[in-house]
Amino acid sequence: MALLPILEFPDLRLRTQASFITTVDTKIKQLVDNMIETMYSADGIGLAATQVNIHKRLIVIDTSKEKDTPLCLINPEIISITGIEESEEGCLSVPGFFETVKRAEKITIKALNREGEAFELEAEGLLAVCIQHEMDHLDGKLFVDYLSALKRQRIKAKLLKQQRQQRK
Ligand code: GNR
Ligand code: NI
Repeated sequence: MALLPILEFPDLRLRTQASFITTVDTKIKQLVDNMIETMYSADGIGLAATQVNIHKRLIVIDTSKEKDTPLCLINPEIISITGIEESEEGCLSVPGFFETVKRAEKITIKALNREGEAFELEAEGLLAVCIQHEMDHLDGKLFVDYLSALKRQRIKAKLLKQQRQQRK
């Protein structure tokens, strides 16, 4: 297993559109395991492959309290959505910033699991928020894109300064 470096806003590689995975082979399974390890190590509840500079449609999530229930979504697609709900979001690629974002309240998705088998999942609450947040990453979208240009600009300036100081 290995920890993978996480890209940070405004890195343009976060804007890459990810490709569908054609075969869930051992290399993909290894990537899933490394992403799960990276997510736990970074104290995140989700991680999209885009964030570790791998532009494939793969997400890992664990919204459980005990952090013992990792969920792997390969080629996730939304089947249906209902309602609208606002919640506070953060992102490992936008460290230190938390803002309110509107998302669908309940979603049904289909995806492949780590074994390459198709399944459907109904989600609400934090899990629904997290899935939508991660699926946005696969399309090169970040939660800061839902904020005003002014807020986004301020976050960008602060992160650039911080990255310069840390010579990231
Ligand atoms: O760890 C994370 N927490 C979080 C909190 C509220 C809404 C979304 C998230 S996802 C984030 C991890 C991350 O950046 N995934 O892409
Ligand atoms: Ni994120």
